[in-house]
Amino acid sequence: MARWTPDLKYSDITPERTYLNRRAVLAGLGAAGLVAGPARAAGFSVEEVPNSFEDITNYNNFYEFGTGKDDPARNAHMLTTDPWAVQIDGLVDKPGTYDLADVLDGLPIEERVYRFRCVEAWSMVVPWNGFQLSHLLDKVGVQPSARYVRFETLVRPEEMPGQRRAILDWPYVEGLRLDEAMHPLTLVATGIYGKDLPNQNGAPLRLVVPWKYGFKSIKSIVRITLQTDQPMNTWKDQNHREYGFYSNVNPQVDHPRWSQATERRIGGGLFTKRQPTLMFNGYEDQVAGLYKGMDLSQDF
Ligand SMILES: Nc1nc2c(c(=O)[nH]1)N[C@H]1C(S)=C(S)[C@@H](COP(=O)(O)O)O[C@H]1N2
Ligand SMILES: [Mo]
Repeated sequence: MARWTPDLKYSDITPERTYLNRRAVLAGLGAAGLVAGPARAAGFSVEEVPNSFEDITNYNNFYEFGTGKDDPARNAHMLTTDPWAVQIDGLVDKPGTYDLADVLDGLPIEERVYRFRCVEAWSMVVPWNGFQLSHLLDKVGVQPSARYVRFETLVRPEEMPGQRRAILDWPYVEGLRLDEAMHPLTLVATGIYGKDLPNQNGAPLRLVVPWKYGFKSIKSIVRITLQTDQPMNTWKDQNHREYGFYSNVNPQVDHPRWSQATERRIGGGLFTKRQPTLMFNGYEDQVAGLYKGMDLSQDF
């Protein structure tokens, strides 16, 4: 796999200093168990410098709160995230409507530092906290006839001003093939930088699929359905010529209106050079096997 070398060094930037210091202390003491916060999953984390908490929580896409990049940070405080229930249904052994605490019960929460690449050709590096989706699916028992997973976001126009307008066909929905959903990289995030997920990032739980364009990573999930047919996803429904079901990051398959060959890393400043986008966002070694024999320019 072609590994991208970051053009920034730790000394060149000012990331979450306290966070990095805490990590450095932890590494030195080997005392992860003594400090609050989940342990970093080394095999699942990139070595790149994470974006600052500031960047991650102030430059967002969450159309339920408006279409501007700063609308979610301004408006998402209106959302009530406690109590929160998730309906899990379809082809599962234990369907039901679960309180968030019951969803999380028994699932190990890890920290994973993932690249995040938006279809609009910007990117970040985010230290997520969350659980592997496969662990939840194992817990509820996936039946043999299930082939896809469908996800749905909350509809609550009283608290989500964007939903009072027909910007998208609400609710926001997404889907994964079952093998993508079961892949160990597929995360359900509940936090960032060891803090609860800020509302603008999809509290209290959202999907993170690091080898796919950001719009697959659906926020504020209230329903997970196991089914035989490929589910519709909001952006494909919006414009099927421009957005597909798979939406794998692929520098060789351009969006009809712009190139996907390079990306702008948020937070680098105005004069930072664009960097090459990596096949499957740099996760090619782990996920290429899922798409063997497929024509990725057709199944985009
Ligand atoms: N429910 C919902 N989920 C969503 C979106 C949205 O508008 N609504 N936007 C998507 C897009 S386009 C991106 S790039 C990511 C942005 O996640 P972030 O704001 O945490 O960086 O969320 C995705 N999940
Ligand atoms: Mo996006």
